[in-house]
Amino acid sequence: PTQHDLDIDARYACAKNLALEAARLGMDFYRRRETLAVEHKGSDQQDVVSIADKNIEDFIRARLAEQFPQDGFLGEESGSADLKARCVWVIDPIDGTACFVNGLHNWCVSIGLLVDGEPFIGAIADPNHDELFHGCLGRGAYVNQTRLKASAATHVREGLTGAGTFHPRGKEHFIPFLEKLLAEGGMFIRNGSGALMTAYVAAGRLIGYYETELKSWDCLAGLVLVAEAGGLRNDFFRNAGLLRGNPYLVAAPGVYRQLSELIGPSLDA
Ligand code: 2AM
Ligand code: CA
Ligand code: CA
Ligand code: CA
Repeated sequence: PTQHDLDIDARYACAKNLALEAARLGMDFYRRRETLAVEHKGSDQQDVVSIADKNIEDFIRARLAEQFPQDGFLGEESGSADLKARCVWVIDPIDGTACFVNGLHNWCVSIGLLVDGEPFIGAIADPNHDELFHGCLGRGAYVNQTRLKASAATHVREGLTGAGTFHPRGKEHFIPFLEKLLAEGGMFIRNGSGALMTAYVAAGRLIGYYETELKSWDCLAGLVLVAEAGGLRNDFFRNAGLLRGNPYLVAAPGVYRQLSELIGPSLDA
């Protein structure tokens, strides 16, 4: 079977529209965020989730099941189904919940599609900045109507590098990376949303983004954008990375190697 058997056009249109609709729903919750109960995931007080996350995921999942009943699904809040299907949607209803509940504008809805195991379609909607990042393999990546291109930087001192969340897994690599980056004249920035940071690498706003441990719903949509914008990524899907997560690096082509060397062998171990 080839990808021509699949209705990629319909799925691309759906991803974009659904991300925008879900982001509008997110804004309704965001405006009354003081009234939302916030729960902690496990023992980590910083790891939060609200009724908005669950509600938006249910909305997205129901719509996808209705439009593409044969497709698989993987979401942060409700788990997975039919992961052996040719098309698997990988979504994060709110990426940046810690920002969301605290009234910071760095959150988004991320909808990605794997086709035959490859990141193929991505849509990331950021309603606070009226930005829809979207892309499809072979068709380019865009923010709204504007084509995305990764940075032309050739050294980390030429731009900003994103650093992700400090996670228990891989935490011993986090501070040493920051120290080496700073020693090279680089600078780090963190906004609490791995999906947006990845989109910013595709847009050339960041020269790279490193996370010691990332989940696939944080990055799948963004990986399509990075690939179509000429950026590079590490082998994120190895060792069941889709389900378990892995260390993660995306970067402009001229600094990828430098960043991976600053991180060291843990990146692809
Ligand atoms: P989330 O908002 O969907 O949970 C990778 O950096 C991911 O970690 C982010 O995209 C975000 O996804 C999550 N994250 C951000 N800040 C966090 C925090 N303080 N504690 C736990 N997870 C966080
Ligand atoms: Ca979370
Ligand atoms: Ca997330
Ligand atoms: Ca989330």
